[in-house]
Amino acid sequence: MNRKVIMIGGGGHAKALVDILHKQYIDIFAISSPKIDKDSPLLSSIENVLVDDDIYKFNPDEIYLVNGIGSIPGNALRAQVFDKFKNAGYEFMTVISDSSVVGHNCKIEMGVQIMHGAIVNIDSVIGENTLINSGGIVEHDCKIGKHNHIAPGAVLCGASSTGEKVHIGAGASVIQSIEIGKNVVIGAGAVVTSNVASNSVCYPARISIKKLASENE
Ligand code: JB3
Repeated sequence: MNRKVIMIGGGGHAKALVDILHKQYIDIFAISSPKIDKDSPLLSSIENVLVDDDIYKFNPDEIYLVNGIGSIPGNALRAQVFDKFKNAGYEFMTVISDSSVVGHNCKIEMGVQIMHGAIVNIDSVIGENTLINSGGIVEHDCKIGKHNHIAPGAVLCGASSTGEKVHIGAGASVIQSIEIGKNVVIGAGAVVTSNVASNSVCYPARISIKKLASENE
């Protein structure tokens, strides 16, 4: 690789990305983060530590950025960091784990991250800066907007779509041909069987467990 790679963020998501890149023999030149997980040998072995403003010292054609800031509902930092540096002319690396599967004719936009064991099936489109986390499944003909997080183990069946800034929580299931608007949060474990309007939050019904009185009481 003729450009230096800079990881932005130094927590759990950053180290999961470094793991994927190391397996592909891609070296990380520097890490830019106010805090770095010192217990991670992978992160603490990165030689150069920067702050975000140092990134502007590099020409855009000298480096690739990797967005190592993860995504939890209500935290816009991942999208903000991406937009800030993209608008300044920098390119984000698209990271695709060797253990993932990307089907024929998929369009994978800049900065998409497809983590270990994830599947993106034939003819799907994944918008920029979207994270398909470990074991997530995006079935055939889906159109996933930018800045989405498909959390670990979440499944979107065929021909579903999402707008921008959608979070599909861990283990959630979206049946086929569902349209989800923008700025939507689907809670972990939810089962989505009808379209979801923009700016909605959908949490699954919770089972409450009540202890039965014992036979002797
Ligand atoms: O669920 C899974 C598999 N992954 C989650 C991921 C999607 O989101 C993970 O469990 C976490 O909940 C979350 O990962 P993330 O973002 O790595 O969270 P955390 O471990 O808290 O690390 C955040 C990192 O971002 C820390 O190193 C912060 O110092 C850093 N950070 C915060 N603000 C920043 C900034 N880094 C830069 N460069 N710039 C900032 O403004």
